[in-house]
Amino acid sequence: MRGKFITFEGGEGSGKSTHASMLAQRLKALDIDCVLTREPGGSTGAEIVRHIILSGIAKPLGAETETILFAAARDDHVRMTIEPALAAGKWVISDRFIDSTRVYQGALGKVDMKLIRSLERVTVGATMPDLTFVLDVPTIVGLARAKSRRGSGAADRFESESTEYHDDLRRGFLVLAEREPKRIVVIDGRAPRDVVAEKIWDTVESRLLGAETAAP
Ligand code: T5A
Repeated sequence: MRGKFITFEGGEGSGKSTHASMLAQRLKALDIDCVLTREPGGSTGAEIVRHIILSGIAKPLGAETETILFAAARDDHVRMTIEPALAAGKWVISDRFIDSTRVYQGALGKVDMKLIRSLERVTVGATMPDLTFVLDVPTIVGLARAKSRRGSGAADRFESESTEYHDDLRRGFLVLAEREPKRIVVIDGRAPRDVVAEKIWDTVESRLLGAETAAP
């Protein structure tokens, strides 16, 4: 049986990496084989593109070029990591995926949604997430968490944008969730880690594990 595909989305420091990893551990404890991955990155070619984008050297080339770079990374990630794992019956958990492009490059970068959707068709095709969590935290909380985790290291290309930019990001993810309630579930990320993890687990159980065990 084909595996399930779950993605985590949201602003900087909202807890995506933390909860993607906690969910993977919980699934593994149930003997569910699962692959934990991330975007940009998640395959050899995509990790090279990640370095180029997050260093900021592609920023002067404009938002369209950055969008194409994210798409190139995604294409490699889907073909080399995600699709083979799903086909082998493994679950895949990705820290960011298509909704990040829709919000960062589309809603905020003002890249034409027609271009974004065309690139999705080419790179993602039918490999759409079964379930997406948007972790929602106020900007001030997310940036403080990202900063404390980063320590004295430099902020990346997107983390160093203004507070208004991060407020718009937050709104952008909430708008996507309103449009696709069957796929996207918004989780209040302000709560303590274990509380957030429990809400995520309840959703996975009822939407994905429940569906499997209920099948004849
Ligand atoms: N991007 C990406 C695009 O523009 N377009 C795209 O198509 C894609 C795919 C990626 C950047 O690329 C952009 C978006 C991003 O700007 P990244 O380095 O991968 O950059 O960074 P982020 O994805 O933003 O991830 P962060 O690491 O900043 O944030 P996370 O993963 O949301 O947060 P996490 O889990 O590392 O947590 C941060 C800190 O908070 C603590 C954690 O322990 C950690 O210290 N924490 C909590 N503390 C208290 N209570 C809780 N509930 C907590 N949850 C976590």
